[in-house]
Amino acid sequence: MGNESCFDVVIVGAGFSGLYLVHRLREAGFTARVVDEGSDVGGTWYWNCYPGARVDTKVPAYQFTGTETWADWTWKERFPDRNHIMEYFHHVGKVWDVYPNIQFDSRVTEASWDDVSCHWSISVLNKTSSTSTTLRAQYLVLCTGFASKPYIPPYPDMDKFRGECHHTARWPQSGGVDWKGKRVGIIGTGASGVQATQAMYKEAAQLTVFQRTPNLALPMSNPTMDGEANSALRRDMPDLVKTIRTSHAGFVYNMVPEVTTAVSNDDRLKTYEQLFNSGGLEFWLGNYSDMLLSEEANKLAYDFYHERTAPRIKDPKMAELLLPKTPPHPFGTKRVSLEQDYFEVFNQPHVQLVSLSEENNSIARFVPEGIQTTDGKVYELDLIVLATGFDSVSGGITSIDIKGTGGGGSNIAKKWSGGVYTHLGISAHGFPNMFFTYGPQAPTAFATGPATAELQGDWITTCLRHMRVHGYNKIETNEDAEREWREHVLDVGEQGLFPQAKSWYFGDNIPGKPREALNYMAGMPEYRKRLWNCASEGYSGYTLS
Ligand code: N01
Repeated sequence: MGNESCFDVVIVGAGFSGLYLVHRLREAGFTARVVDEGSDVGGTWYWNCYPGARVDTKVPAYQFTGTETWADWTWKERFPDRNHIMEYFHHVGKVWDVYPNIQFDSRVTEASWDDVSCHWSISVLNKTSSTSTTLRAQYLVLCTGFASKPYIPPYPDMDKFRGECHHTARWPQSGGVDWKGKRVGIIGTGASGVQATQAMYKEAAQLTVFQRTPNLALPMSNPTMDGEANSALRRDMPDLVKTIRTSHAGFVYNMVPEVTTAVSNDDRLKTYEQLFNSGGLEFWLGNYSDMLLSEEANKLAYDFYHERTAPRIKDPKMAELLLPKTPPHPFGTKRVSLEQDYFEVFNQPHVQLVSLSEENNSIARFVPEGIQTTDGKVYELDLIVLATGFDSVSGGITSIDIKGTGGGGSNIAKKWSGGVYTHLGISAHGFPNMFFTYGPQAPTAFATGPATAELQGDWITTCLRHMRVHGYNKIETNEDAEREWREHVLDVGEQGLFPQAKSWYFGDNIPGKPREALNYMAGMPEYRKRLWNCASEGYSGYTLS
């Protein structure tokens, strides 16, 4: 152990939540230290520097709402790419002057609660010097996000592959990966796989995409944003901010209030047309209010989508693999991606699709020359891209050895091994003075990062102020409160069509992870109401001492 430093709050992660929280806490007079394993701000955007990485939330929903953050900021495109988002993070970091509070290249490996001194001891491993130091803090806040623990399937013999292999979320920061003229294999067709495919196919000598589940991706229309567009945006921001703060998911739109079957065919097709042509996620998250609840409504939407999209794929057999007439899951129950020329990629002679399925054909092993599937075929490759996702939503928290009072299990991973228990998706019994943001049982994957960061960051800051004003040292979630919240989250999660899909929303992508709704799917307004009700009731569901 090295030297110790003591803060009011230690925050893990310098993404949207971590930056917002340190800014707010400092304003409120708390001392705070942010610790991040990366060498820069940005959180998930720091790590995900794979080719083609780009946000699929339309400007202006993917930004903070405070005037000081947008008054002097200029967006270049409607859907900014990863490098421009990093520039945005740098801009915000400077405006809020938070860099002096951040410790980079440092991984929090362990945290333990001392019930006598009411403090957390936090072990931090400096990745450059390989030395460990201990930070002490009255409060610990995990701003680790929903996608910070990459998932790599345990394929046999991965080390035998002679070429290069990278997970999209651990892509070399040097940018030194060369795919030009190489035989590239991409495993996974989620948002990362779709984007990497689009970015790499033109220059690769051969591209092989290993698909287990088709991505029913919607078209992204991404015009550049000039000075005039940015001036108009700034002019409209005050109104847009109001919408962002009251909408279901932190966007500037909501679902259409009517149900699909209550409108005439003509009206429905007109609405579909308009949503589809908007060039964003509107056809998914701005569709009729029953689209994700009723099979009939869902099928009507899918049929429209299919009719519009499948003709872009020339070979009917390929079209059926990429976009089956009967969808593999109800449309939108797995994360819908945005694409630019994804479906045309598969019209190219040097691109092949390997359709995997758990029953018939899967990846058997890596071999020195590439990948072998269980049907015996070997795909020769120079570069393998693992676009295989994350131990999503809870994995960032459970990957740290966090030891609480023992009342909730010896550490947080053990406590949640049979299912997640939290109060309001922000704290857990047995872990006093600890909060987490953009994690399990909060809107998280069903709301934008900045909107959630602001809501949860404001709530945590207000709570800590309350503690200080009333002279409390310790706040702990009650067991019955987290049982109730869990039941409520699971009830909401069972409604509608989402449970019909195998997806990371339910932990299905990680072998052995309990199947359950990991996100609170009732929307931001309901979540906001419940959080602030708890505060106005003097922090109901908590014991303050
Ligand atoms: O990860 P994913 P992601 N054998 O889990 C496949 C955000 N994000 O990194 O669907 C073969 O979605 C898996 O197959 P299946 C966004 O919220 C945003 O792409 O499980 N294949 C799937 O195709 C997103 O949803 C942006 O059958 C295997 C893929 O790997 C979330 O992060 C960009 C496999 C994993 O897809 C995660 O996206 C990027 C196996 N053993 C990410 N295991 C933007 O804003 C997994 N797969 C644009």
